[in-house]
Amino acid sequence: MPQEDPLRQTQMDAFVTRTKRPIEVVEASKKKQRIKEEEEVKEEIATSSETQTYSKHWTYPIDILNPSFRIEDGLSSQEGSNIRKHGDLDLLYFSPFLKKDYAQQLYLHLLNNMPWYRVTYTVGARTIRTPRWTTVFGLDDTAEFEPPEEDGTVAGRGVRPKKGGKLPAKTYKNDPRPLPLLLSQLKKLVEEKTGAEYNFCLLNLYLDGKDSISYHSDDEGFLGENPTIASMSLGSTRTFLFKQKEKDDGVAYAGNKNKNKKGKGVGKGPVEKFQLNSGDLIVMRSTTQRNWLHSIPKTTTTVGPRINITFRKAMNVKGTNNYYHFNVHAALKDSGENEAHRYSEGNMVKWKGVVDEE
Ligand SMILES: O=C(O)CCC(=O)C(=O)O
Repeated sequence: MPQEDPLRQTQMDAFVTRTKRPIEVVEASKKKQRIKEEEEVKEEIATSSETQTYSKHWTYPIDILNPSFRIEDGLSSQEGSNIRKHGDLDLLYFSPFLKKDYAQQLYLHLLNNMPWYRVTYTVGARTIRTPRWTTVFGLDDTAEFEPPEEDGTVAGRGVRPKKGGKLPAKTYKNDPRPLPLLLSQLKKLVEEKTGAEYNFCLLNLYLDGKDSISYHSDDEGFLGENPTIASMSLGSTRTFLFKQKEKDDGVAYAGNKNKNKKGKGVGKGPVEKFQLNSGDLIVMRSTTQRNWLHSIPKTTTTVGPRINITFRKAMNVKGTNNYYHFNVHAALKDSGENEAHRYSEGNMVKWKGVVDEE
């Protein structure tokens, strides 16, 4: 049996320590760099406070800071690639849609200025805590926001039916929120480039690799027959998966009421994988929602925050009620969990009652 050489063992230990350290060091320094950049943006905002403007509405829990940059200037010259696979996966992929530095500015702006919610709701006996932060703005196609007051604010104003008349009481379970300036500018840009119209922006914030969205499809009746959904990625890169729904005699369970809504029993079909980078826009079109599920899985790799914005068109009141319930208002009764939060150095803190030190 070979003798153990203590000197060699010490050298080996040192080698192992040395080869292990760089990953930790790199990750720590990446985190430090991220926090430094976030602080710089905050400082910039603070020093330019005299020129700051806000989007204000009585339904907002906070005034939402308008950006100091023009989002139209951030458009990349990259055209979208058409991706058609397996007969019924139909995508248009802009990689990227926004130039890198604009994507970063937009990401930090949204991270620091949106009211974020961690929604908890019950389905029968099950309590579900949404594994990500969400927020939503918009109104379905049957109604419109009343025009703003002359001073530019829309305080006190509500919504009215597009076809005239009055909205029956309690049509909307929660008051719809108009898009803040930044999102309405971004929506216009996305509409121009994708040739579709949208009336909702749903935002997801994945704080780290533990945050996720499980397999689902956006195929609710209130989105219409073959909805176009444009999905923008900002911040850290995450894996985006598509999985084909189980088919019965070659036909997907359209409407997918029970069997494959959550991806159960659909393990055999093909999977398509994308690494979505900051500034990318992936547009899901035509038969995609009817035949495919999509998800952002959890990851054990260290990743920083990522924001996703989906642009959608809800056709009726059901869409508005669904989106506000599941992205803003749902919370366990009396839990106080449905309070707006903001991002602060890697953590989420309540907007209300938190004051920055002078
Ligand atoms: O974060 C993403 O890229 C996907 C979001 C999504 O699937 C959804 O909001 O329905």
